[in-house]
Amino acid sequence: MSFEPSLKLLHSPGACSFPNLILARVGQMTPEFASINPKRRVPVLAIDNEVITEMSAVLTSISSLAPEKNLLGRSTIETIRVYEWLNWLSTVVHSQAMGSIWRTERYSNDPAVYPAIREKGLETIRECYAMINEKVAEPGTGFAVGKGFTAVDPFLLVLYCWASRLEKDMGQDYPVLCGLREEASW
Ligand SMILES: N[C@@H](CCC(=O)N[C@@H](CS)C(=O)NCC(=O)O)C(=O)O
Repeated sequence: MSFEPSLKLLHSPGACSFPNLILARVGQMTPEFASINPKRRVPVLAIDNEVITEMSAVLTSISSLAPEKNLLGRSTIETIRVYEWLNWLSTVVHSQAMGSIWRTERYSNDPAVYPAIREKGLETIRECYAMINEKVAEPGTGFAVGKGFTAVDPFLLVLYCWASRLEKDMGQDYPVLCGLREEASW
């Protein structure tokens, strides 16, 4: 039996929702958007009548539409590694580090401490980029998990693109992440 649900993805250009390259619609902060996702975050994927939020759940949904592509890994241990990456990227790298730089007001009501929070966020993001660079280099394939492309790789690409928004030349300190962008013909 074929599975051909109707899909609608809410994303934002250059945002973390970019990996979920499906049909898209931007409406992030409108009242209509809030009624779809009260968390007011993208990505949001509508599959028939189901509204899916949170990056790892959206990536899982899209990956499961094409099981033959092995986007969640080619073995149980690879799937475990994919979720290990996605959880860390969503929580520490995206919410904690990037969030403290770009959404500092969520971390304190006192603007006087914002510069210190941002500085710490930048320090954390540098540690995370260094770790990503090392981890992707480990299998020697240019991919995050095993020898092939998984749902993790486009998430890393977005993070790499954010590096140059943080500091013009920051990306150059992480050659493996740089390579991801060059390979981004996937
Ligand atoms: N926990 C969510 C976070 C998603 C998220 O923060 N998305 C950003 C775009 S990169 C967003 O919607 N930002 C709007 C805001 O922070 O107000 C997930 O993993 O999907």
